[in-house]
Amino acid sequence: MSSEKENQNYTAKNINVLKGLEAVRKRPAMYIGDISARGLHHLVNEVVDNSIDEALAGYNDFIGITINKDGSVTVVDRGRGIPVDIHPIEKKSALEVVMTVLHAGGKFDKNSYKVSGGLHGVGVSVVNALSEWCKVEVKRDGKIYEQEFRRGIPQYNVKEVGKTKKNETGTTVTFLPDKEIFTTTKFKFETLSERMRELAYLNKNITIQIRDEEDNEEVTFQFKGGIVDFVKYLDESREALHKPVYIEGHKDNTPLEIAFEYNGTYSENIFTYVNNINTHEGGTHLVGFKTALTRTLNNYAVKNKLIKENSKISLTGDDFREGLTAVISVKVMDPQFEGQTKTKLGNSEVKSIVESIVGEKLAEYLEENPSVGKKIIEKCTKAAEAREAARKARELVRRKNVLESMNLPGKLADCSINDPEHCEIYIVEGDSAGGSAKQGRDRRFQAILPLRGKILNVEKANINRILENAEIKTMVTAFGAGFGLEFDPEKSRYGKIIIMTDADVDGSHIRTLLLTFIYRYMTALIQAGKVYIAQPPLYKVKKGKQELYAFDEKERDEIIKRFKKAAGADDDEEETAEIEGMPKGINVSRYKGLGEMNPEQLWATTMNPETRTILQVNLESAAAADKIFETLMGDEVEPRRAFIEKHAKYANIDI
Ligand code: 0RA
Repeated sequence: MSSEKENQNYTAKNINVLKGLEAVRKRPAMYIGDISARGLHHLVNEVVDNSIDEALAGYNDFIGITINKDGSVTVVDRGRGIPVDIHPIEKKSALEVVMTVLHAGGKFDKNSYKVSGGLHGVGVSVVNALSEWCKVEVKRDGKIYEQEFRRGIPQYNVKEVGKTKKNETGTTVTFLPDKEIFTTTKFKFETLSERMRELAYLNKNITIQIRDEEDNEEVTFQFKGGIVDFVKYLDESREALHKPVYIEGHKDNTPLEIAFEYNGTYSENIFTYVNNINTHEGGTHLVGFKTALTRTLNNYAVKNKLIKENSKISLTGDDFREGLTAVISVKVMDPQFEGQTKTKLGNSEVKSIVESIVGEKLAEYLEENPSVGKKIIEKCTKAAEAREAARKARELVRRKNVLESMNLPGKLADCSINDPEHCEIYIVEGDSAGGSAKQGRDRRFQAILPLRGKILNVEKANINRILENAEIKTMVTAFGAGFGLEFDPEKSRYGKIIIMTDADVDGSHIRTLLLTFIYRYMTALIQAGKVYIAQPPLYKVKKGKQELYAFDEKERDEIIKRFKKAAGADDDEEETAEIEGMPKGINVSRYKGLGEMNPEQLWATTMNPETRTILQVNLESAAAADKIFETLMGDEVEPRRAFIEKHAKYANIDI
């Protein structure tokens, strides 16, 4: 090759480089998504991805990120260091090629798992192009090298600036984002920490330190437990049913790690990663996992007779994922990303790899940990039962639709207006109280549903019995909003569900049973604040024709005192006039049941929105509620009373 030709080549390459950098600066969003804070933070991720690649290749165990006082960011790692040797034809260092040529990535070894080769992988050259200045320091072969750039253009060739220990290698990239490009150039510690925490969970051998020199903040992430710690972190606010299951294996150069646990909730949370990239849209690795999970758990349950022989319910894939939190992390040599946001793994071979590793290792795990296996199958069986219950409820609702209002329970005295928001339904204990309530109500917006005696304890009954229970069927149909997983509070025919039971032990038991049912199968009603407890008075204090109601002893005594004072206060003209001609005796009676009140009294004391007091049932959180309802269902009266005081707040309702 003549020297003239070399020069031409050199010039041509440079023109291409300049064109490339120019293209990035002209359309930055095409390379980094946008030019807002998101795009800005993407620059750091882009550099860090390269440091992670070094870790994946087995050469790096530390990444340090510093937000400097001047607004620049430094990313330091202990990888091999970007090669600095000069390419004989291009007459440029590999370092300069990596920093200035788009998509060069500089990755000469194809046999590696690359974050930067994946969908992020626009390369550090983009960071360089979008920075006012950028400085790279490389430690390699016992020497320290340096090169600086302005808006992507080299300011000098890579030069040796010092010496270091032979085994000390690594790369330090410092860059100041260009204010001409970004709408903001202020880095946020929190935003950076989020991705760094995730990376630290996914790579248990790496320590990631982040510092903010401006705000004096610093955090170091290192999770020896890796994705097991990740799962625990994800479920921090949920109650785990067992210690996390951890599966590790590899096949055909495809290493796989999975950690999962079941918790007390109904939601499914599976996070999947390919080469540390979150594959939001899932893909073949996720499909492989789901397939193996369903098959392995099913086989295990059958083999160990954990599913009742007479059970007509078969468990579906969804049942096996209810309350599941999982992290799947797989490394793929040549990942193909598909889907809307290019976050769906397409490599078909990965499905069978994941499926076979999970199938084998999970079966092994379950054999060795039968108590965990039992808990998981119990949880999944409950999910299947709830699903079946929802199906039955759908049928119930469907039937209702077919028969229209004909199917509303005969015992229900419905209200006349149709607007659910202004309608309320009183669930009343017993036929006699039901009778009084029906007569006493304002029939325009108040419906009455009398229930006969005790309703079923849904905690202790299987789903078939629950749905066969007449009182429960009546309620489901009357509310008209479905049941269980299918429950839709928007469809509720009433804006308020008011439980009205006697103020005695039986009454409180019935109230608890009703609340338990609503909590377990119509949770959203409680969350929407639509469930109330009526407060009938405990005492009637009568003096002559004047009757006053007291809701507790204190109130009762105050009324008595007032009556006495009024009777003795002859000097007070008005009050004397009011009680003039009335018998002297004050009569106090204790209401034992709602049935003792006549319709007018029931209206005046308990049902009239203008004067009544009703307690709104509000659960602080579903998680806490689990425990609470255990308390409620127990035989202890005191914790039950304490619960009602704590979790039901007084509410004066106006319509
Ligand atoms: C090109 C080739 C190799 C590594 C890198 C670039 C590299 C880039 C960055 C950016 C930040 N930290 C980095 N660490 C490494 C492979 C090195 C080799 O084959 O020796």
